Amino acid sequence: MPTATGHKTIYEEALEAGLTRRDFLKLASAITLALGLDLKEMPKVVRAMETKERVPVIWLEFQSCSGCGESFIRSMQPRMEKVLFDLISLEYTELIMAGAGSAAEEHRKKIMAEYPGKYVLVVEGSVPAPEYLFIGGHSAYDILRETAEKAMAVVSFGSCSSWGGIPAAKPNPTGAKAAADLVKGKPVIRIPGCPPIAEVMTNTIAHIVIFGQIPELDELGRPKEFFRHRLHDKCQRRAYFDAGLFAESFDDEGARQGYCLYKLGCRGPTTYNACAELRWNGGLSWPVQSGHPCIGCSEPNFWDQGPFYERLAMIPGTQTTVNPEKVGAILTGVVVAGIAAHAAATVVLRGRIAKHEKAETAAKEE
Ligand code: FSX
Ligand code: SF4
Ligand code: F3S
Repeated sequence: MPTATGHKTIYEEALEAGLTRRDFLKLASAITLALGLDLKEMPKVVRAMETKERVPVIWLEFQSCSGCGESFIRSMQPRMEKVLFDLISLEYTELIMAGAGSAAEEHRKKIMAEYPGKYVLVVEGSVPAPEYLFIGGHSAYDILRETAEKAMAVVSFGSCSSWGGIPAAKPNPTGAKAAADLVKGKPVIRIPGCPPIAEVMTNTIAHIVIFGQIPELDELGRPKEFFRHRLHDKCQRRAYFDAGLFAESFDDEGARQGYCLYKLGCRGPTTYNACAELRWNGGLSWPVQSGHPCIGCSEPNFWDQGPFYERLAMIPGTQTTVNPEKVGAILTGVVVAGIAAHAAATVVLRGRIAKHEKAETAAKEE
């Protein structure tokens, strides 16, 4: 049965696209699991898909490297094509749409007029001062304002859109700003990362479509489910950190043994993201697993927090020049701080590391 607005339901569209009832139920179970629900909740998901219509999405791209869109089209759980064809109707996206020029701009306006308050606006990239970027004769600023005005919700996909990212890094020559900071009076979901994890996006979209509301957000506007842990708290190298075993260079024995990368500049202790849990490329790996320190790409102003390959602080445990008694006392403090999984822990850890640096310098001078 069509929806109240006369549009086909997600189920009807799926049948029309050639899916059987069995295919449809398989899709519903995949979405149920991707949403983190128990399979006994699946009837709710089926019901939603049988009664709701696909959500139109307008995807704007401003100052970006297109890495965010490239990441999105590689989602594996749920697979991007399922989201794309069965849950949403991606009406405008410069990266993969066939249309161009005024026809594409007219289509964006048509969707805004036909679905006021019902479409989701995804923004990729930061927004420069009005004189720097024009699309179809209009500034990025105006396009964002106009398209956000009638959206149901805005998703800032990527660190550029969420915090300003690389274009806003010092000296920020174009006056770039986070799209999330420019949108007013709308729910804004930040999904930071440079690039962000595709599955966080597909899950967020599935949540909006199935439940008709945005997922629970943390105090910075990020989906809580994916940004509640520091990478350090879920890292498979963590046991080495706690034991004080660190790679000292990218090609030493410690690196070959898979030791902690803190001394090579790892930002895992101060970075909130789901890389260690979801991993990348369908769960294959993530930077730290493959031997590269986290550079904190999902954190505000990450590009200005460099240099990336220098440790944030000395970590005790492998130092031979310091008083072992002092090291033991400091190590306990650092480890206790490292175990706590909330924002305050980061502050505590930074403080203790600073304290340790002072103690170490004093010990060296003794
Ligand atoms: Fe920024 Fe996204 Fe980094 Fe790139 O578009 S978050 S530069 S991965 O592509 O905006
Ligand atoms: Fe993992 Fe980095 Fe923490 Fe070491 S510092 S345990 S490599 S997140
Ligand atoms: Fe980015 Fe660090 Fe994950 S650099 S991709 S947040 S491991």
